[in-house]
Amino acid sequence: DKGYKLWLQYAPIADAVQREAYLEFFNQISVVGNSATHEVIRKELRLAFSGFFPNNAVPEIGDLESGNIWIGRSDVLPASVKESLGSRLSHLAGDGYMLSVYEGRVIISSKTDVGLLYGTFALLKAVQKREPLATLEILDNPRIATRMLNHWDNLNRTVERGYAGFSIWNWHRLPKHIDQQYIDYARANASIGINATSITNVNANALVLTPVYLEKAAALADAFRPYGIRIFLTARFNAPMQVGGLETADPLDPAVREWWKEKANEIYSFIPDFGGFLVKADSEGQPGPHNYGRTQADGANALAEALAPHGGLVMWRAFVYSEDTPTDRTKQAFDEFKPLDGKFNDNVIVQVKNGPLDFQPREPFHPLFGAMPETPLMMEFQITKEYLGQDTHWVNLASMWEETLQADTFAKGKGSTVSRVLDGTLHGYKHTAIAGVANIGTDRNWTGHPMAQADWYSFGRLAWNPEADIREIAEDWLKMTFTNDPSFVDPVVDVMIKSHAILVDYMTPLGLHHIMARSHHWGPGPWVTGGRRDDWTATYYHRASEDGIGFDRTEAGSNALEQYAPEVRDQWRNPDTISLDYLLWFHRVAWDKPLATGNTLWEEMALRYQRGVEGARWMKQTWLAQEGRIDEDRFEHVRSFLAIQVDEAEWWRDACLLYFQQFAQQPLPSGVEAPKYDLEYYQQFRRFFVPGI
Ligand code: BDP
Repeated sequence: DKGYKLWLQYAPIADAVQREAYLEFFNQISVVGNSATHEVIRKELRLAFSGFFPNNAVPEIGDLESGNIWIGRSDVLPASVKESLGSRLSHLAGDGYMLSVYEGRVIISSKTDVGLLYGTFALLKAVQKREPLATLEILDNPRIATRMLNHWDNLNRTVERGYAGFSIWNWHRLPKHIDQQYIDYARANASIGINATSITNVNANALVLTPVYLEKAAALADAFRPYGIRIFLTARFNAPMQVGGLETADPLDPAVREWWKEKANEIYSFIPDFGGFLVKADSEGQPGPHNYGRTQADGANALAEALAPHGGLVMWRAFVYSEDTPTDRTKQAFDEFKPLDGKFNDNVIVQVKNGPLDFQPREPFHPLFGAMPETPLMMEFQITKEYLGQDTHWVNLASMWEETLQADTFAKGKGSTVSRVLDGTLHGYKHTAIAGVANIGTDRNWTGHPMAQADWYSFGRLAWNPEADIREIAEDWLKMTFTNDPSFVDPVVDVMIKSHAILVDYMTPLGLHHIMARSHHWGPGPWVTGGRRDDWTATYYHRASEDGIGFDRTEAGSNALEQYAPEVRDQWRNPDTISLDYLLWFHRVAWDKPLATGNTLWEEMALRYQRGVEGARWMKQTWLAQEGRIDEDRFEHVRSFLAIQVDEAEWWRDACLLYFQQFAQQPLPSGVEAPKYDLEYYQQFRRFFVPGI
């Protein structure tokens, strides 16, 4: 299937003893209940059955009390089962589920129908991993309430920062045609607990709020509903003008507020369980409350007021930055939002990117986390790899996300991790949510790079439980997606776990950031300078000269460091003790400064670039050894992409080192390979031409 089935392969159970053991259970399944979600559960079980046992006829799924796999909500559990599971059942929360073995039968239960679906997927996962069912005991509650994908999909089906084909939403054929891919999308999401999706670009087109499109969005919402997935739309701030005919979009203007209310009523008439709006305002040309001298809270609240009677949410992005060239762009969101803490209506969540700049290969956590106790904050991760090699580089993003989720904000002393901000336990948030910018498109395998499916999968798992073990996630994904063969899984997990550190080494070691090519952000561009905004250039961020390199964000510089708690500041303020991973993010350092590793800054930089290249080669070698252990198609696909990745790792190393060497004025340390070409070559080099650039 070339990867279309994702991690829901349901491959035949080859071992006869195992097969018989599973059949004992699967030959008698009861699903108790008749909602659309119950129907979806039955369908999934049938599909899985025919995958696991291709030579057996799919049995009838009953609704009696007799199944060896028994699936039903906790309120309909047979009395005896209820009694025996009693205390455990009381721990079920939200759409959480339990799997338990009672008198030899697998019982899957939850308070909600969707929880039953999640439990069913957990059962199927256990079978995919060939785990024995007789000892299965799971009780799993989601830690974050809204777990969503953000699609940056345009109505013309292009995808902003999408590298896997066109948008999967075929607006032309909607609402009448529901493509099987929408259903498979919903299945995949439900299998990892994703329960919300915002289907349009944050650089929004107001047309999506008009009836023609609402009818189409409603058809998608109907298709997703049985899978527990709610739809959100991006709202363009000046929609009252663009599609409403008003003369202003001032959020304090009564006519504007009325317009949003009527619009909300209209949307709910199409989509009764509409999730709400995701808004990008006052950022990169998007209109916003600044246009009227209003605050972000004024803007968000106008929309929130309209959604409140229907129970909808506003996800208001903190990715706000002004048109004037600022002294340090990374400070702006904090400066603008922190004073507004507590000023947002209670159905507003502020959506904050993981770091203060923009989805770089490595960023320190965003200083707003921990700084807004009165305003629910949600995380925005980017699953699509805008700045991390795009479609052809294999980098397991879970490592990067884990670093952010586990970072300690010290907002309430030690242990105030970002994940505790998000799950609401730190500040007692009323709403909790997390979003990932989707990496999928019309490519046959959804994500372009076969290994990028893992990022979609890991995002869902971490959204459900931000403390989940990323090695276990990678292992689960590999087993379900490829094979349980440990001679494949073990080395490939190792590649996945190390891949992020490797990529950072060959792209942006030592805290370097935003040194990629202009605009499309693919490939190295440390020389990028000039143009409309300084803060869209590389030189603004690395500031390399003969004296040194790096962005001074201490008191002596932009003082962005001040936005963090004192304990965090102490960790980072001293260039001699800060983790080298963040050195040049916070400090400007002389080329010959000796570092803790015993190397000078220049040597360390060069050696890290080299280490990254060697890491990419190691990934490729490890992969080549997997030939024959998985299907030829996917093996070959990954192999050819790794060849590109190794080439591009060398390209990054050579281009960056040649460029920085002009300032460092020192030879490459021994062990670093000489660049193949000169700097001019790399500055001219294009692998392809992006129209308009
Ligand atoms: C940047 C992207 C741009 C997005 C923007 C955003 O380059 O395409 O529109 O983020 O998040 O990373 O709004």
